[in-house]
Amino acid sequence: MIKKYRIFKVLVLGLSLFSLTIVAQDPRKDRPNVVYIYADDLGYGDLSAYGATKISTPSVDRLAKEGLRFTNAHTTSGTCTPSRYALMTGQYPWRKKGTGILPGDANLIIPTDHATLPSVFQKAGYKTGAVGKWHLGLGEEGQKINWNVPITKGPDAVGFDYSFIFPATSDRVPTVFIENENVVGLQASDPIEVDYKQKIGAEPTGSENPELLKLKASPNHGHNNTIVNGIGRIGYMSGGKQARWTDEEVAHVFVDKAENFIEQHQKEPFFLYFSLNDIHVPRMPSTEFKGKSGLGLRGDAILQLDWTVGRILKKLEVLGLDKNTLVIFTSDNGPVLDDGYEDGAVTQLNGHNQLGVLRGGKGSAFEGGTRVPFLVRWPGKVKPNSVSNALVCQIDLIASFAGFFGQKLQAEDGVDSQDLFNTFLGKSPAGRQVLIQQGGAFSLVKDNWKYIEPSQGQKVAKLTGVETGNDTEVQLYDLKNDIGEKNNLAASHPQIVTELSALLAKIRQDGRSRMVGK
Ligand code: NG6
Ligand code: CA
Repeated sequence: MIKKYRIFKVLVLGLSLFSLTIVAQDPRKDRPNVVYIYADDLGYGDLSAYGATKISTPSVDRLAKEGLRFTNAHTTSGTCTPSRYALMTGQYPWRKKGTGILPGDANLIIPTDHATLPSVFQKAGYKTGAVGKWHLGLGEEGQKINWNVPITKGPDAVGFDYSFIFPATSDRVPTVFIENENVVGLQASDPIEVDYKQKIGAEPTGSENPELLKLKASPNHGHNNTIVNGIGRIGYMSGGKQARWTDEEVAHVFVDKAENFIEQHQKEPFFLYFSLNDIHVPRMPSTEFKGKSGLGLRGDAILQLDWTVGRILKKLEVLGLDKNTLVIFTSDNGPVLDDGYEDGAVTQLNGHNQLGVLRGGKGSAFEGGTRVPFLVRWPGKVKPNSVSNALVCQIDLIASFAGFFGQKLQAEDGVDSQDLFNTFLGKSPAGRQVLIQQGGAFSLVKDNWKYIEPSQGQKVAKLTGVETGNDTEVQLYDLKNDIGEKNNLAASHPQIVTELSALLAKIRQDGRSRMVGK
């Protein structure tokens, strides 16, 4: 009896020591801060770390030198809103209506009753912040946004504790910043009105007064509604004169806000979603960068983007946070040269190749639409100067971080997201087996085979000159030997075409592609 009691005592002591060590090991201690830097429209060939020779991006390249560079990382889609929707929700955007490129007065499209990337961080005890371009809508569905009162249902409704954003893109009105729920610098005497259908107010527009423009709109692209800061926009706005930003200050303001957020939360784990305006149109970088690249304003915007990344890395260093911060740098879709303004992107290209080895570009079903730069730095955890060829997608970050934090996603959350945390850190070479990519047409990649579904529509987008990937014929490419998607092998590999098109249909029909209960 005494012996039994002793064994019991030893067991209890052992167990409590065990649990004490667990408690003593603050679970957050190994939890790095995460800074996600999201470039806009930056191509696979736009960084020197990815082989660009006509432009140099030393700060972004530092992330490659000190971390992991992916060669086969993707967005889900060839444009901004759907890619960002997928990043935030872990759901393929085409599963939900209304996830295409949004106007500036659109309502929030992210469901507020599901897990989101930032809510996963919140649940893990992080402070979460969104700084930069939003483009995921604001306000209650079906309700016209009133810009002159607090705008509820924005980043705060989907998991961000703090936000400093502009609503859509810089070529869309309203051209104002919103901090948390309020338009910055708004005066009650000069309320903002926005309309995407008809002109409001008496201000000049790009179509009526082109002589007032400092940046000419490209013919037929639109971008000729209300003129703000000498640039014609998509959409009309009136009022809010003092609240409007000037394009040249946007990068500075965003990086200041991002730095403030980091500084304020340096003592607690934080997640910063830092969504840059660069290098989206209108490319109007701060004056110090104008003319510096020799590649026109598009190149100058790349230099500004690189400077921004340098500022963030420096800030982390100065605060002593660089070791315990996981930095991810990537882009929301592939590149485009002429996206609506005559900014020298085409005329001063100077031999630069924004696509690198890829075909297509922004909005395309070819690889250039969704294959983007993707860099991960976490000193001590991610091997410097390493490269991963794993197939990964931004949609996977939600399941990956949930997995890292030991959170179990509900079956209805992150339905297309896969936990690839070890792959994102370079600890495993295994990526996704299958990825659906969305340009105009849909494609599916499996085992380095790429199937592009037949589709109607222009083969080359008339306005941007981007090869869309649209073709009424079925397309099949062997990405291993033909990354530039030059040789359509559909005719000689009918079984693979059948297999991949059936798989695409199945994933669509299933409504989910994440394995539950793994
Ligand atoms: C397109 C715009 C383009 C850009 C894009 C959104 C026209 C003709 N073109 O519709 O200029 O604003 O939308 O870019 O309107 S994205 O990166 O946010 O997806
Ligand atoms: Ca974009």
